[in-house]
Amino acid sequence: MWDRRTLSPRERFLRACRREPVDQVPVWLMRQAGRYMPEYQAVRAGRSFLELCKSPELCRDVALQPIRAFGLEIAIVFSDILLPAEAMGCDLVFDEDGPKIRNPVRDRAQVEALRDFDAAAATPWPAQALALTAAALGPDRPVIGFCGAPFTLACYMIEGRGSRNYENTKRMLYGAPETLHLLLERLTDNLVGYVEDQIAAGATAVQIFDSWAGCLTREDYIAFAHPYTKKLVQRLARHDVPIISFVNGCAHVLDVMVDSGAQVLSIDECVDPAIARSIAGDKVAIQGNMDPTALLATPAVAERETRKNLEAFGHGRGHVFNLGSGILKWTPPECVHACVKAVQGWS
Ligand code: 1CP
Repeated sequence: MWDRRTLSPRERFLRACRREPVDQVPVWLMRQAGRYMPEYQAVRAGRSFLELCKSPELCRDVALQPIRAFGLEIAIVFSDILLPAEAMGCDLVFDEDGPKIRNPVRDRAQVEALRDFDAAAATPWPAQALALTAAALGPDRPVIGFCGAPFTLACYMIEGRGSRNYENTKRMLYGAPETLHLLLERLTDNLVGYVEDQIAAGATAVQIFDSWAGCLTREDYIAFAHPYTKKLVQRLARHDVPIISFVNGCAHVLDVMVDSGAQVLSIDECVDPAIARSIAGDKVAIQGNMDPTALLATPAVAERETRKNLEAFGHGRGHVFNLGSGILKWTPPECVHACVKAVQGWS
């Protein structure tokens, strides 16, 4: 069918997103740049995470670290999903256990007081970092842009931090749904320009991270998460750049996600790939699903589990290899290396 590796990494990735035949399953890993890499720790030492996110040259350097270390060929811009929240007026800090917003948004007046922002003026760093990363990689290697989905960003803005039960968000959802809808609407409007700037800077594809929508019942997913992701996808469609929709905890809403307009569904590790494939049919490609904890043991285990995951997907068409959620910070880099090599050696 194909001689080994006749496609450029960019063409291979775009073809997989379009469910066209490829010479090898393309691979990237969510959170492939970050704290598990000593090279990242070295750049991060002596500066805050936000300072790093606002230094485009350093973002480029960090985004390239896993490309160099593991022979990965797809980069993701180095940034964070919460930069747009800051641009809308949230007082954002990052500490040891993640992001904190010191002025959480809990009522309608606070939603109304948020700012609409122009990304190029208020938060230009992700697009600048993306352009620098794309220039360093050259035209044959893809770079992915990203944003948080409206629902996940709303959760952070309402909770002010990571959460187990999302009490404040759920209180608003049940007690003042129109306030939550207003916040989601405003986030969606603001994210369009934020993502468009990354596309203009050279993004090959865009991933929308709905890391927290798995906390919703199916009915609430359909009411509060899906319509806003779908609207965002629709408003980006004219750019002809594949959109990847990731929902963590998506098993109960896969059939709904298929209808978002995104070309690729990114699924978590709890979904059976064969079930996801049958729901996706010929409508969308599938990404993800490898359990990130399968990279915590040894390189041999990482290699074995990677092969099992590839087998579970069956034929390679319409498959982008990835994890079901982000790489954990305790992951030995040699396990990541073994995983990437196993995908690249698969036929
Ligand atoms: O201390 C540090 O150095 C910061 C650690 C860190 C890093 C490396 C954070 C804080 N964010 C990031 C980078 C990041 N975040 C990237 C680019 C890196 C890459 O993928 O190679 C991306 C795509 C994100 C996206 C992101 N941020 C998500 C969605 C992905 C997911 O895992 O579901 C989420 C939920 C965030 C919020 C966030 N930012 C940082 C942390 C530790 C978290 C999660 C905290 C929580 O669970 O509440």
